[in-house]
Amino acid sequence: MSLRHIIALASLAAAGSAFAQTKWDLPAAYPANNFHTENLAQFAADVDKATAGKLKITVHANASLFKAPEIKRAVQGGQAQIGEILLVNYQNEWQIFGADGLPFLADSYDESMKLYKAQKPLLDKKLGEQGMMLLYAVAWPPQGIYVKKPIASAADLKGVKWRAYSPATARIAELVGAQPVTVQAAELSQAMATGVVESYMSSGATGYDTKTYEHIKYFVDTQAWLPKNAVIVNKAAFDALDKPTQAAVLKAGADAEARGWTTSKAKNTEYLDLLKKNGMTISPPTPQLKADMKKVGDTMLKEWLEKAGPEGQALVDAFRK
Ligand code: PCA
Repeated sequence: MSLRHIIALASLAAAGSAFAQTKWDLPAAYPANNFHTENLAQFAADVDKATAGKLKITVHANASLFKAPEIKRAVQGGQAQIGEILLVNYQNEWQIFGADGLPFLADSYDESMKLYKAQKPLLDKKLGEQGMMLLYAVAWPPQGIYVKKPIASAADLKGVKWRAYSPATARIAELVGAQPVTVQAAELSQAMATGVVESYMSSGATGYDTKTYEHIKYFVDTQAWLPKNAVIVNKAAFDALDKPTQAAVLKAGADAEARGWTTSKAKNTEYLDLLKKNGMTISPPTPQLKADMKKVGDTMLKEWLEKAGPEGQALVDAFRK
């Protein structure tokens, strides 16, 4: 055996012993067949492939590892190395997290992407200060109103038991005179079955995921806002990866972001068709309801700007320019 062979063998052995598999847990709050979760599964598979199995990411769907509002803290504390959060859930911590939950500020995919671009440097900075990084974010389909009876105006929502998933969706209830109760998606089916929830705002995706059509027959397609899920990473866990693995995570994340937005848009129509097939009536808002909800949005933007201060104003200005 030549010296060259010996060196080659020795370095192979070293590489072999250095092959350490890293395992990451990825808590997510939505069911396995939700498009965000399917995207996460594809992301994990891409990372697995690109790293030849060096980094294994396990997706824990449907809030099975942590409840939706606990995921951010779990990633920050390192109990999970990576996780998917609904940004608007954290509005009370920092108003900027709630920018994509303001009714009619950004109410189409194009506007939503524009808002994301304006929001992203702020999100990067905040999460960075908290020992995390933003890997990618994807918008939910536009939010409409699930309701038991046809409604002509916001006044028709007075007194209804209204499911909120965020501070902003609870505030909408207050402004229209409904009774808010906060229920995360994983518990929504049960809350409808037991009568705790009669109405709520969300996407066609969540209406379909939770079989809302078994309890509620009307969906008013207000297209009021598109909240985003964000995949966040614990920075220390990321820094502990070798460079090629870090690059694989970033690449798979960028691919997941692009794929996610395309899927969200395409599936929005599919979800609404599925709701129809399952007996729901889908209609645009009446002009009165549209005007009422727009007024709610104006009030909420004003309140938000007061709380968010100059940072919030700068974000809105950057988005609108
Ligand atoms: N579905 C999630 C958040 C936004 C959406 O479309 C939910 O209703 O909990």
